[in-house]
Amino acid sequence: MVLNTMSQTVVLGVIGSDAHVVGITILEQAFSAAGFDVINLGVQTSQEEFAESAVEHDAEAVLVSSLYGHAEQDCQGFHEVLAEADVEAVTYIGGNLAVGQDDFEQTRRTFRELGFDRVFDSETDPEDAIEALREDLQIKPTESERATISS
Ligand code: B12
Repeated sequence: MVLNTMSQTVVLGVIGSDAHVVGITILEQAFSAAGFDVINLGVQTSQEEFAESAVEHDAEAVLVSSLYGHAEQDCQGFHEVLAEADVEAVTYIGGNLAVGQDDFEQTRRTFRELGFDRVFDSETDPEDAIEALREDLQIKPTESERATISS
């Protein structure tokens, strides 16, 4: 079945005490331009706020951003909080996820073990995350979007 991106809601925010706002602003614009409904919770968002918003908006995806090096601590128990709230959304995390971030494959494993469906580093082009989400939600790009992507 081909799903319509218009009805797909993405909840986005920066977790914990992190106040880096530029990355999620860019992500918000990119996902909105790609046809998703984006709920941007902004910086310093708690685990509970992500869960409440995902329930309130019946979100298909929860996108967590973290830049300041404390992502692993901030995400402990996050998927348990989502599960308690009956959130079944796809979960992605991205940004500067570890201090130094010299071995990203280890970082990826750490966050996959914490329950995230996909883990992105700070070099990620938002279009790659959009493509991944379309794949995970089984959304096919439109004819004109295909032309743009291949150009
Ligand atoms: C600007 C900045 C600040 C500003 C933030 C202003 C603001 N309100 O946004 C100020 C000065 C306040 C600041 C403070 C701090 N900062 Co600062 N900051 C930066 C800096 C220079 C740029 C960040 C930025 O805006 N980048 C531009 C955007 C477009 O890129 P981005 O944020 O990486 O986001 C992209 C990708 O990461 C990705 N992405 C991000 N999230 C997600 C999520 C998903 C799901 C996906 C798919 C992709 C994705 O897509 C985004 C768009 O392309 C970086 C260094 C750097 N060059 O990255 C340090 C940096 C992030 N800061 C750092 C640190 C340590 C701090 C402080 C802890 C410093 C301190 N001791 O006080 C504090 C933390 C304060 C807090 N509570 O958050 C470190 C983090 C170290 C780490 N993780 O290992 C960095 C990397 C600097 C460094 N090299 O040490 N910072």
